[in-house]
Amino acid sequence: MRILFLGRSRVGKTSVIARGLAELTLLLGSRTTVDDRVRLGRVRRAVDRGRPPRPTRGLPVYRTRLRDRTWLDCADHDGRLLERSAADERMLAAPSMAEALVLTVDAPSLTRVSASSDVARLAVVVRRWIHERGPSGTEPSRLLPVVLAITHMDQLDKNKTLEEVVALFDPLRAVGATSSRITGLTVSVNAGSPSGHCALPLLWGLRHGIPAMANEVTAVWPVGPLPAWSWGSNGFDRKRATWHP
Ligand SMILES: Nc1nc2c(ncn2[C@@H]2O[C@H](COP(=O)(O)OP(=O)(O)O)[C@@H](O)[C@H]2O)c(=O)[nH]1
Ligand SMILES: [Mg+2]
Repeated sequence: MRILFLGRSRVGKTSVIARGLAELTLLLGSRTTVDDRVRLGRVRRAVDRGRPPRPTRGLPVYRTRLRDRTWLDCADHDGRLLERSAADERMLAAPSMAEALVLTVDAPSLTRVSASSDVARLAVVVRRWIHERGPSGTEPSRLLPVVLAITHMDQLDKNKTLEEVVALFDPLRAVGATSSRITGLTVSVNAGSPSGHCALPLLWGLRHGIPAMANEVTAVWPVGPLPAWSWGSNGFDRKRATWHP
């Protein structure tokens, strides 16, 4: 399956993919292809030294083979392609190839005045993606996984909470309430920290995108009920959205 990480430049997409796939290797015994492992290793080493990785160019895809011999593709992109005022053709096409979306957003940016237009931009992509997948009921057994991955929580004003900054996404979550096809998760991830839980967006995608993986994922993600909120209906529960293995 293919998981598309969507977000502006420097929000942490590439580092979350690099750290997330490394965590997935430990959790599920997956194996990233050699070239991609080398590229992602470079990203992780830069982040470990407190340096930003090289900016992403184009729309690279990182391939990982799961134990059952299926593939997990993580699609990354140059954040500037999303920021352009005129839609980029490649960015328009990217979601149609994805079975799961990870909306990657840095928390401090959600407190800026420009935040609502950034959120609206992501919402357009998600709505179009749901629309392309067809009306509910066409593939009843398959829920579309969407993760709101919030980065840079460590740099957020201490008076602000995760609940407050993700409130801008409420209209998008309401879309989920009217579509029985989406299953959403909000998590904070931090690629710069060993306990940053960067595998969670990937596990969420695998659990819902590959039904045969559900048990294996649940086995390595041993919280009682999965920290899920049905998109728009259960509301957001901070405690359950953070992972305490
Ligand atoms: N402080 C902090 N830095 C982060 C976090 N997540 C990512 N970063 C850093 O953000 C920078 C930009 O990351 P990058 O992966 O290149 O962003 P991209 O442009 O979205 O791919 C890197 O230096 C990362 O180490 C986080 O949660 N907290
Ligand atoms: Mg990048």
